Amino acid sequence: MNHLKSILSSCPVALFTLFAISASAGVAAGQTYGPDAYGYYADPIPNAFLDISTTGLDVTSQLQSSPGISNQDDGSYKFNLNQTVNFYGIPYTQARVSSNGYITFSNFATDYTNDCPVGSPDNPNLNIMPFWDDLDFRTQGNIYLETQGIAPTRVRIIQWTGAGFFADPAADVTFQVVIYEASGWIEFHYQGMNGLPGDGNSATIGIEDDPRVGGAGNALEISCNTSGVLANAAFRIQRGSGTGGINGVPGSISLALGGTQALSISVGSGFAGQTCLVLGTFSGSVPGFPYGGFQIPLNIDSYFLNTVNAPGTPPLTNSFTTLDAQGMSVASFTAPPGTTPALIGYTFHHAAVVLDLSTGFPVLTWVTGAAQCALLP
Ligand SMILES: [Ca+2]
Ligand SMILES: [Ca+2]
Ligand SMILES: [Ca+2]
Repeated sequence: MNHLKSILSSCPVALFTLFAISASAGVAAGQTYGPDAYGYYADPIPNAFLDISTTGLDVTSQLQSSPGISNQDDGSYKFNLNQTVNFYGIPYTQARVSSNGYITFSNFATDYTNDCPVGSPDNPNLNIMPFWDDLDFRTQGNIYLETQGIAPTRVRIIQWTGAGFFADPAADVTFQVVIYEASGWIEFHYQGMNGLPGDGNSATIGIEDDPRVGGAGNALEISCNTSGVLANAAFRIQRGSGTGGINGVPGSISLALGGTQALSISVGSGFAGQTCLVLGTFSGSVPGFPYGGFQIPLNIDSYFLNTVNAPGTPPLTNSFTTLDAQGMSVASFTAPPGTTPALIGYTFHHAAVVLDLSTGFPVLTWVTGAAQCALLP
């Protein structure tokens, strides 16, 4: 029996209790940037600015252009991440925040001339760039740092608030980077982006590896010297594989030949013994819907409901499991040989939700990113 075919035309009525109140979420498709050669991609997400301007550590006065030389125009501050951040496969525990709108795992954190396109081998490299431009904090603006939450699900927040520009001191922009410990998500959230340069026409937005080491393709560009509406926008950068999330291999299946994608879930030992439920969609991962303090990166459709109502059944097997001591599990998404060509061009996404059932009532404790599987001829 071809379960994939039946899913396209079926729509189960009953709902798993957990999601009973969430079915009204929208299904508008967003624009996806990437993936880059390493598998990082970005999606627009709802803005959820976590303002730390009254609670965070203000490091503005500690910005330096070189050791001992204070500089609030082109300066940087080295800080502890308070979590291990895996970036292009390398773990980091420290980074530098630049007055010019980026953080870097390199030593080059004072550059005021943003490179375009993203991926230049020129320094700086190893960058997370929510808004790399020639910002200037001498007349206005502050940079704040804060860690929120409890391991293994902490978030590290780096926030540029009310920053002026070297070329336009009256303009001001406010934005932040949020790095998620367990999932590795990197999010950019923007608030007021005022004045002409606030639209990004002179800024670089994205991430890059060291292209001299990781290859020129390890670079994800969201925008480069291009005007756009950034105020109240937000982007989530994630990888379809890697620790702390869900990893789908291979990334596509031939419907003629059939095949199986292994979905490896790895969320950390802190979730050992908890229940893992893998859910799916063929309607995209953006916007998804909010539930229990998390954003589920799956749009609700008949396949989603099938994975909720009939976990562990084809085409998605071993999808309802107990996480092992390392917080890991593996599910399988299978298309049998000769699956209907009507599915060609569909991309299925799968994400795992982690549930603590120890109290007798399911409590959502974590949600992974979404792994993609493209269906090919
Ligand atoms: Ca570079
Ligand atoms: Ca500057
Ligand atoms: Ca610029």
